[in-house]
Amino acid sequence: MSKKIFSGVQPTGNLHLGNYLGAIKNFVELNNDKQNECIFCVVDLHAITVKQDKDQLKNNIRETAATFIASGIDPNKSIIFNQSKVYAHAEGSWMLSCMTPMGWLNRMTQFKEKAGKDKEKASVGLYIYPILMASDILLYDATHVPVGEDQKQHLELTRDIAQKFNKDFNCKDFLKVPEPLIKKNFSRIMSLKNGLKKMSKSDPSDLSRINLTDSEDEIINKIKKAKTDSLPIPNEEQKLKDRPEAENLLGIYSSISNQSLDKTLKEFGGKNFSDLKNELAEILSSKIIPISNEIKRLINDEKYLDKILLDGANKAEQIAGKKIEEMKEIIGF
Ligand code: AQP
Repeated sequence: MSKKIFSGVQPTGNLHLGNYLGAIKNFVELNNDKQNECIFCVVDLHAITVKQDKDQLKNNIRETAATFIASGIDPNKSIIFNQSKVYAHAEGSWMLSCMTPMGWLNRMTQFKEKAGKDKEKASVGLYIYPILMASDILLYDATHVPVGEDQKQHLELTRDIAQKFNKDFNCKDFLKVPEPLIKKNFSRIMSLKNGLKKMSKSDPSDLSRINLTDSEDEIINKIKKAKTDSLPIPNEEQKLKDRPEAENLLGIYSSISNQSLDKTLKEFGGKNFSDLKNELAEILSSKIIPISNEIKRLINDEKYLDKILLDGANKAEQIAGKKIEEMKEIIGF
């Protein structure tokens, strides 16, 4: 069955292994299925929910597009564009904000994590970010949204918002209720320094993540320094309970090798972490270095990247512009 795919990545720098295994690798597989219509968005409006440097943001937008292409998304098949070029996203977000109860947003755990202790100082944008995400998805009638496990709650909110809009305005099925596509096999990659914390672009420690632009030496060094525990590797999944760092490294190995955790445990059960780390560094290097080299090549070709983004924005505008006009009609504008 053909799927309409929409997903996005924030151009906030340091794209990492979590973004790749949780989302981008999945985007590539979906792009490669001829039946699918895919739209991959550099969600720059989301990026400004926290302060960004102007020049850095421009570079990061291009680098995110370069990462999509270097990872294997074909811009001739899938639409690649940056969100701020298509006005409908912000307009749709406002209309949806006006019918989304605050109570629904108050439940979002990512806001609580990102805003930290000082919620009063967090931007309103950070608080209403999930509504912008809903607008992104719903404007394209997306049937499926590939995301990492951490975005599951936001996607559930998108589904609720679509259903509420259809009910409030008596327009059954106008906004399509999308399905999340979350990889079953390790869709939440944790920090290499703390197995309880998500691998994240904004972690101040570069050793906490494998960046998609890292060199082979950096990958080897980071895996070597990754936190483990003092027990040997078990051969059963249950014995990974309360061993988050061990679980994370074994999960990363399983995910990058496209095999089940069970198979990885059979391979490494009883061995030392140094054995796992050697193999892991090797397979990560073989998968990440070609992407890293291609990102570095593409990033120097600003004209090419800008053209991809502009062409993509024109195509996206055709779809989202039409949907927003229909939305306005339904609301009564
Ligand atoms: N650690 C992760 N494991 C699995 N998937 C992840 N994703 C992000 N981190 C992990 C998935 O990557 C896609 C793009 O994410 P994003 O850039 O839009 O936003 P984010 O989730 O806020 O990413 P970061 O790295 O955590 O950034 P900062 O540090 O800026 O907050 C999404 O599908 C996400 O699920």
